[in-house]
Amino acid sequence: MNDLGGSALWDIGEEDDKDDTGPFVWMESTRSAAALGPSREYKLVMLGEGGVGKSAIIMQFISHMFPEDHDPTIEDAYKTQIRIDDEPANLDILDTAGQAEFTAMRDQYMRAGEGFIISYSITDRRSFQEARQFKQLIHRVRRTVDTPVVLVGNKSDLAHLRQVSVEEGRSLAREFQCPFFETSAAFRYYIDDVFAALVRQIRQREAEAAKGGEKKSRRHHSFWTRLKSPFRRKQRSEH
Ligand SMILES: Nc1nc2c(ncn2[C@@H]2O[C@H](COP(=O)(O)OP(=O)(O)OP(=O)(O)O)[C@@H](O)[C@H]2O)c(=O)[nH]1
Ligand SMILES: [Mg+2]
Repeated sequence: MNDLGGSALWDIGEEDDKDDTGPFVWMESTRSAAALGPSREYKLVMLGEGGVGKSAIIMQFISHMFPEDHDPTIEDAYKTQIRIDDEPANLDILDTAGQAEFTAMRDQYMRAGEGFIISYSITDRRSFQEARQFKQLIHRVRRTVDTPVVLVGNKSDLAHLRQVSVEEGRSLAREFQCPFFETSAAFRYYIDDVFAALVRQIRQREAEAAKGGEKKSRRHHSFWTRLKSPFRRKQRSEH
């Protein structure tokens, strides 16, 4: 059960029809699934080292609350509905554990997620170095470099404790070929932008995949047209 009073909604496993008695569940926060309507669901996963502010970012995003204390997460999931570029989106957000002892289910959610937020704290260089490890882990588990990702440098309000420059963050995002934001969960800076950017990444890839499919079927069509044309000519010449 998460802080927003969630109840088990669905689990992620290899099969879609598994019941929800498994150890790993996505939870529902504020609304019932029925109230969310039929719009597209996006499974988003929040990754990052312990204490960088993963839970704080999600809580600010969903309920405009900032948790002052660090309560290490095991696994929590939240569900919310927003509009992005005038299209509704149901978000299932999985808040993961930063601490290694809680990460047994990592491969499962790495496979099930559609988009990933890789977060670090600008006040903690080690968490920045870990960001690259998370990217490699996604790559290894999903066996593709083309996974929607957003890179986030959190705690931008703590400028006096900064250990990672904005330029270093930008440069890593260029390497990942993904959007980048410096956020402050404490002040709610750029929090909405992170989630919107991630959904846009997923939509963009889907649009590209649909276009690719269209092209393929057009190619397929012209192949058959070419094959058929000599028959047509032959048939006509017989008359
Ligand atoms: N000043 C400041 N503090 C923050 C910010 N985000 C989170 N914190 C604080 O950092 C601590 C850790 O935040 P959490 O959100 O619990 O971190 P987490 O990444 O979820 O940690 P794990 O669940 O252990 O992996 C808490 O005390 C938060 O209040 C921020 O943007 N600015
Ligand atoms: Mg947490």
